[in-house]
Parts: sequence; structure tokens; C-alpha cells
Amino acid sequence: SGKRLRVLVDMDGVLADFEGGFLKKYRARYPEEPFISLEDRRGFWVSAQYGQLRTDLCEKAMSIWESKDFFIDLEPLPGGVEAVKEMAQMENTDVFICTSPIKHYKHCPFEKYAWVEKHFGHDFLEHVILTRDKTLITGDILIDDKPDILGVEAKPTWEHVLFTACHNKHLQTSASQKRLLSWSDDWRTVLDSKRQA
Ligand code: BVP
Repeated sequence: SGKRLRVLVDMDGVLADFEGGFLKKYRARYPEEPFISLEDRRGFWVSAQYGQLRTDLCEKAMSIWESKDFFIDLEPLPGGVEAVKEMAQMENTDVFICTSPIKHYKHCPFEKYAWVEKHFGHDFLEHVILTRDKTLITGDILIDDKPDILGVEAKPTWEHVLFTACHNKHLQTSASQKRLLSWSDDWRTVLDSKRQA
């Protein structure tokens, strides 16, 4: 890696509005069923919280993101696409979008590539990593809204910067855990702190 900084950026909940897209399509498909407002979301897994609300709502929730056009229709989160494009232009900086596809593979992996092509352009497909285990990917920083990123590698090379989302904003995290509140927050300083390190 030398002096270059490698930044891994998560997609769902960081670049793409998974939670907002889910709630909109869930309410449209199941207008008579209870739902969880974004304000009341707790825990990373949408399916788990819906399952707690009522057992059958777990699979109803899953049916939303397993449907065609769910992932491609996700709106970009404010400032995310611009920030990643800017990072990619920075000197000594390599950026990858690092995202875990769902195991129902009919639409999701295809649409994740299509989403990147739509919002970043065809050439940026070189910067996409699909993996179910982010601990295997080497990097200096991983910007991700999932609080616990685990896998077979016990000591990942990256420092996890927690990106604030509706489900994690009330979480008490350790003092050493860095956070980005949004893409309006000072992500450039977070990158620079790792360059000097
Ligand atoms: O593809 C996304 C959606 C899916 O997990 C993946 C998370 O990827 P990263 O953001 O970690 O890269 N997903 C699945 C479920 C339930 C499955 Br059962 C969920 O509740 N939330 C969720 O994001």
C-alpha cells in the first residue's frame, strides 16, 4: 500500500437509502400492516425488529428487499456520491465501495452494480467489492453503518468508522469508535488522520 490510503465505503445505509427505500415499499405493499417508523428503528437488522413486532412480519420485510428493483431504486443519501467521487480524485487515495449482497441473489448483486453505474458511471465498476465478509478485505478505513462488522479475520486491517443511521444513532459506542454523522460531517479530516498514522 505504501503511502496510499485505501478507503472502503459501505453502500446500504451509507451511500444508498436502504431504510427509506424499504419503508416506502413495505408500506405500499402492506398498507394494512403495522410498520416501524425510522425514528423507532433499533438494531441493524430490519427483519429482526419487524419479527419482534409480529412473527410473520419478518418474512414480509424480507420480501421487500428480495423483490426486483428494490436495490436499483434506492435513493442516494445526501452528499454520499459526491464525497466518494471527490475521494476518488484525491492524491494517494484509493476508494472502493464494499457491500454485502443478500443471499437471495436473483436481483441484488446485479442491481448493486447497476446502481453504481447509474450514480458513478461505468468506469467506477472497477471500484466495487461484493463480499459477505468485509474482514477479509484490506484497507485503512471502512465507513459503515453496521455497528459490529465480524468475519473470519479476527484482526481486520481497517479502522471502522461508524456512519450514523436511524438504527444506530442511539447506540452508546466506545470512546475510541469514530463516527461520521452524515456526509456533511468532516470525512476529509477522518481520512487525513489515517494518512499521518
Ligand atoms: O444487502 C444488505 C441488505 C441486507 O444485508 C445487507 C447489508 O449489507 P452491508 O450494509 O453490511 O454491506 N439486509 C438484510 C436484512 C435481513 C436479512 Br434476513 C436486514 O434486516 N437488513 C439488511 O440490511
